[in-house]
Amino acid sequence: MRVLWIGFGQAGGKIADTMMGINNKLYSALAINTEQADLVGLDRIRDKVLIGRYLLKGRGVGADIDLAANIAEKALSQVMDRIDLLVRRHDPEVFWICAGLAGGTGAGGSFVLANELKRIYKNTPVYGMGIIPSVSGMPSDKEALTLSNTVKSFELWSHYFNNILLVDNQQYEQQHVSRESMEHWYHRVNYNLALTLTTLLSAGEIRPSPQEVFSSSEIIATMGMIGDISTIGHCAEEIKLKSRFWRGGMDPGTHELESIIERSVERSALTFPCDVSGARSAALIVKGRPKHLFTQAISVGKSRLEQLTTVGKVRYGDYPDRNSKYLSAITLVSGITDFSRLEQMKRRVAELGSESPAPEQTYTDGVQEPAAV
Ligand SMILES: Nc1nc2c(ncn2[C@@H]2O[C@H](COP(=O)(O)OP(=O)(O)OP(=O)(O)O)[C@@H](O)[C@H]2O)c(=O)[nH]1
Ligand SMILES: [Mg+2]
Repeated sequence: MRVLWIGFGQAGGKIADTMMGINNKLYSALAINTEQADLVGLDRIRDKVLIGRYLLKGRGVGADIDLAANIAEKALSQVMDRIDLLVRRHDPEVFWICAGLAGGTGAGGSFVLANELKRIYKNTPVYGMGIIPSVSGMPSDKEALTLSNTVKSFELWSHYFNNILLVDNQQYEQQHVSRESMEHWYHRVNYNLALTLTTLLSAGEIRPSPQEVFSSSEIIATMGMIGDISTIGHCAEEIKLKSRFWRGGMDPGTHELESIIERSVERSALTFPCDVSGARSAALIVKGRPKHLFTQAISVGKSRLEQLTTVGKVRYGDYPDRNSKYLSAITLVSGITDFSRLEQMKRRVAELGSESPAPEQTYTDGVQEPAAV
């Protein structure tokens, strides 16, 4: 699927940059920031826009969502001109805006831009990718600001996108590794996420075509247009290779594949942790060597996903890869209904006695029904 990634703010920019590193044929990208320094480091994105230059002198908004939304609003025509050029050049099938929900620039700017994109490009879906922060080890004043920003921006976002994919940094924490730097950790999140998403988004593009093609229209149908919230699960097992028998790995049989498919929607395997039952739609991609893509196991695994998600019919596609060292399942679950992770954040904000007011509705153009939270 041809995606125009729009990286808003620092986290968003780095994620869009990572996406471009993985597939620059299918993807195009634009980075937007209020901070000059953050744009400079993005090597794989050629199109970059610094907004709020006169007000902020390229030094950022310092986690202020409302200020960021105002600046984005003022910069809309400048940003839309750049997007128009990219649209003409690359003809994207969807826009996907990525940003950290806890910051200022990306959190506040993204929904303003989403609203304008939907107004101008009526037939092109506008998706969001919201990064949920981990607050482990943060002092409590910083934790309060981080969490209240996240809750507030999620509520704002939920009015403006056709779908929001949530990605929780906490899901990628490694309990047994205590000395990983923040930079390395973010890099690992961004890279894993980009690989997983790219497998899903490019499954319909591989040639020769697989048995079951998962096309762009099926991704769009799974994501829907009504502001659903989605999560992606990933489970992979290394396979035993004759040439490298000493390295271990498993001998993939039907049972192993069924189990991999089922484990792809376990809480710990998801980009956003939740109970997947009660979802609105789902799609499964199985990637591995063609001889390991057992039809029977896939069909059993799919039925199991239908039970777990309570989705009537899970969409499916193969991703055959002759050289793969893994057998893996990727499941996109959309229209999730369990937001206990965000509820828990709200409770924590109250507990920390944050002064943060309830989200103000300062921005009301094109409001759609909020997602149930
Ligand atoms: N996964 C991931 N998360 C990141 C990365 N960088 C920052 N974050 C997270 O995103 C949150 C928001 O931070 P930024 O993206 O830096 O914020 P911003 O949009 O630039 O906003 P301001 O700097 O406040 O104007 C942080 O609290 C981190 O939790 C990254 O590269 N990857
Ligand atoms: Mg920033």
